[in-house]
Amino acid sequence: MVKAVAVLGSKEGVNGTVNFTQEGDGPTTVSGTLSGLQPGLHGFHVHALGDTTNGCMSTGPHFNPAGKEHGAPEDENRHAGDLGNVNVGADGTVTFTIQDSQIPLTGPHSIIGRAVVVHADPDDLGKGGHELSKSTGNAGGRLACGEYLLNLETKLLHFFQLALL
Ligand SMILES: [Cu+2]
Ligand SMILES: [Zn+2]
Repeated sequence: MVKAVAVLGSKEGVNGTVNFTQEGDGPTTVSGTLSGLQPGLHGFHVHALGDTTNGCMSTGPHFNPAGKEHGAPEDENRHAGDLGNVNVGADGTVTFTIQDSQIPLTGPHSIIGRAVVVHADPDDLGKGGHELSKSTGNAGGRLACGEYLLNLETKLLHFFQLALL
């Protein structure tokens, strides 16, 4: 079992923790809680770079090792990092669990060291007809992001980064 965690934060008060686990070559389970968001759908992606020196903007595009177009998690033609949306409740929080086979924690396409980003707006899953639909799902500004960190059984989490917008 490989485990990783991303701690997300922004000066707008968006906070959360997202845990990732993968057993062998199986799918990765993503479970987390986010708070301080507007109710409704928010795009939720793995971006290519675990670099938050310029806040969320320096995390680059969606993680896309196969060179595909943006899409929904269940689409054949999708970025590996396309995890769809999280649906935030009226209290501004959401707790979710996602299983996905394109975001491994080991191997050449590992997401360790990349970034997870929660967006201001819904991800249209590539179907919105907007000029950005096929690249970003037109999901708006990057609200909160954090680096993944490998958290093996034997090691405690020793570092986390809160990224400011
Ligand atoms: Cu994104
Ligand atoms: Zn995408």
